[in-house]
Amino acid sequence: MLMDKDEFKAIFVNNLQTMFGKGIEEASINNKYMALSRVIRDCISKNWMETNKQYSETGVKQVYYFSMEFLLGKALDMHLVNGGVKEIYREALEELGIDLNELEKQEADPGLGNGGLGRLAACFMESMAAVGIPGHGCGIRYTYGLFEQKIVDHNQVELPDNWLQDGYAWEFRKADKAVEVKFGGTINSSQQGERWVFTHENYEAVLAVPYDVPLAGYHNNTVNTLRLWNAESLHDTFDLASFNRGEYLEAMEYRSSVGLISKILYPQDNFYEGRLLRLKQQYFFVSAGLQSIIRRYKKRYSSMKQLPKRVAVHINDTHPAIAVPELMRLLMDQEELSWDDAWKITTETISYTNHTIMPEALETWPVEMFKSLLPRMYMIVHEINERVCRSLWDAYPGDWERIRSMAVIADNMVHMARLAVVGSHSVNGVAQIHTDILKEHIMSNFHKFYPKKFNNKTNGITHRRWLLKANPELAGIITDCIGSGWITDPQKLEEFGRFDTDKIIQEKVRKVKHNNKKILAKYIKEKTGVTIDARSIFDVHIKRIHSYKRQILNVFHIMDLYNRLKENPSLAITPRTFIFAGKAAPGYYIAKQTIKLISVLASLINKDKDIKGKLKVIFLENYSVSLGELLFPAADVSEQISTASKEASGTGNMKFMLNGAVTIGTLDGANVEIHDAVGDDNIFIFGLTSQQVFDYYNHGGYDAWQVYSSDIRIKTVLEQLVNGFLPYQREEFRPLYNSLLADNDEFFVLRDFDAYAKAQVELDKRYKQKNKWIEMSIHNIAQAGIFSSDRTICEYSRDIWHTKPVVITKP
Ligand code: Z2T
Repeated sequence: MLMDKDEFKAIFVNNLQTMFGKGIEEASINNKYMALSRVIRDCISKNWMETNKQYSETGVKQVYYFSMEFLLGKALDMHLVNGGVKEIYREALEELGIDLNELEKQEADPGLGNGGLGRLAACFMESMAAVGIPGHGCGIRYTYGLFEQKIVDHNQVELPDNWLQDGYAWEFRKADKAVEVKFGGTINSSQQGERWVFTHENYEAVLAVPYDVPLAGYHNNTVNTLRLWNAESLHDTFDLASFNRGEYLEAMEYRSSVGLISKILYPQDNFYEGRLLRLKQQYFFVSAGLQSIIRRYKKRYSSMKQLPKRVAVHINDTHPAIAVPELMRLLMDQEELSWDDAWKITTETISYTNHTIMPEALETWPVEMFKSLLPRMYMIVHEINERVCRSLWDAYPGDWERIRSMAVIADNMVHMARLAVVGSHSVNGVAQIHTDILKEHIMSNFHKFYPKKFNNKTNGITHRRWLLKANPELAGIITDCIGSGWITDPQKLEEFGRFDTDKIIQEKVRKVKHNNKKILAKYIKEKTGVTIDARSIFDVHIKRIHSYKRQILNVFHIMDLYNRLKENPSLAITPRTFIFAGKAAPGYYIAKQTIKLISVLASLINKDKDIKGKLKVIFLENYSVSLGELLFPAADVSEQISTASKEASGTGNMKFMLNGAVTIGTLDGANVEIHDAVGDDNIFIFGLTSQQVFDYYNHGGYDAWQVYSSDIRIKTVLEQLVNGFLPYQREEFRPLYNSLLADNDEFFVLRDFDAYAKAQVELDKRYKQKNKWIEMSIHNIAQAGIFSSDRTICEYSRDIWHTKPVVITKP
């Protein structure tokens, strides 16, 4: 990075001139943002070339993380922090009369992901660069990321996210590295001597053009690569011929249909959408990515047998599971290896992470669709299935039921999770309880057959974005107390625990939290017009809207509190501000109703003078990485209340903890490990355990009506959904009401209500002991080190990828 203030100024001004032909006076804010980005981009690109050069020269093993989603968040500020130049540049710009914050607002927040899975991929990329692992991302350059959410008359409205409209400062188009991906057509097989040769005919070819985004480490010289593929039409002879034949319209139709492949991100989290275009997207980026990996490999090595020594391919859930047959195809059809050699290389190269046990998220493709779009893939998957079934038969002769439940092709469907398990050498869950459930329930047959493949890798978050960048004042206190070692060695945060009863540090931490709450209160005032009190408890529930995440349980508790306050306005509760944010998938009716209910309830409660401002409810629109950076530092309470067993890990829970919020949650996902880390006294755990949930499902023992009729609070709140209590059409929330009663409350909202309400009472009591609360807060921060993605990445490197960090030396 450029460390000299005057040199920086000169280059910045020069960039304005060469990029826009303008001086500081005439340049727009966006011009200035682009000129500043260019300064940083130029510095990074030197280290980037050097990193690539040293990777090639040393031949060190490379990791490729294949993911349909990368939820990156803004890059500029992160680069300034990572490069250690933020303060110098801020001053330099100030001297030029420019406010750095205003420039940062110009940057689009690339939302190329839905939620946890996509954000995890981004945290992993950041940690790999910081730790020095040669790890790169492979994904799709969606023209439109996740929709932008607006709330209009209490309804979610979706608007397109045109994040590329002003150009993206951090991407490098690499047209010379484009590859072809082929769809449809037929496969012709013929025998040439000993070998079978497969030729693809009458296919439709698409050009995959990579756009590379640099991923810079922290105060090191490592710059890894995120390669995002864009779908474009080919200017090949077929094209020209059709133009010559006057088939202009057909040729243009082909062009626009090709562009569709990388046009949009499917907006569902934890849900499988079985569309042909989605399968096209999957094969498109997987084939392009694998082709480019093999092309690079062949520049140095001649034998493919060493591939697993030089390359690891990791698949983020089953979305890229087509990598298994595609790598087989490349090794057999292109590199002329035998099946057995190709299979050994493929399984030793690929590893797979499972992210959910929700059955509606399981990917299965109809055989007919799969075969006609990807005929060669189908042939290979078919052969994989034959061989797997044969070996299962040997192990379990006659056990048809078991074999059918494990077959890659069964009931006329291709089962992608089964393909991923058989085609990889490692299968991991994302938190201990999730991995245990995979082994004991969801994948128990596979676990018995391949016991050594299964392992746990508890998720993590990058503490550099989520503490150092998002909460610089808290980061400053920590550094003052324990030094800056925690930034590259997050386990050191534990040393901050020594200050949990130190009155001076307690006061500093309290002040910073209060200040962050004031900043958020100001934002809320601007966005919603509602005034909130920074002295109230900020109780924050932010994540995708989903029945299993139980935003409704929180809502019911708020409604009950409101009812009690109406009855007794002098009820001695600490004033609370309940803050929600999150997107609902556009087609997910109950999730949209949930948003509407929160919004309607907010309009009722926020203007009610009877309750003396003791309760406020806020729904913030358009939850995104940027909004998260505002919310986590300002939270007192972290809501993690999913039905036990359903949330594979959760990562928001870790961001809250790292910023000193205290968790109220179920024993689900990584909450279990957060509980282990902080101990009983520093978290509020309630509700059914996953074992109890499984027992209910297996024995049909739960009866929502029984809870309804025996608890007057629940009965009252439920009736208020449909009796005209809410200022909205009376029948509007009937479907929600029915999901909880007529449909017997699949996610145990009513069953867990009492335990949740009690935990909230305990929490309120504890908050009243001001010093106890801060002590708890500091203790949470100090125990958050293990939830850094640096730790997670080191475990993946050690146990799955078998890679080691490398030090990139200055050129
Ligand atoms: C997703 O965000 C998650 C799981 C999915 O399964 C799909 C999506 Cl888009 C296919 C989430 C989990 O729900 C969450 O518990 C976990 O923390 C996160 O992935 C990262 O592992």
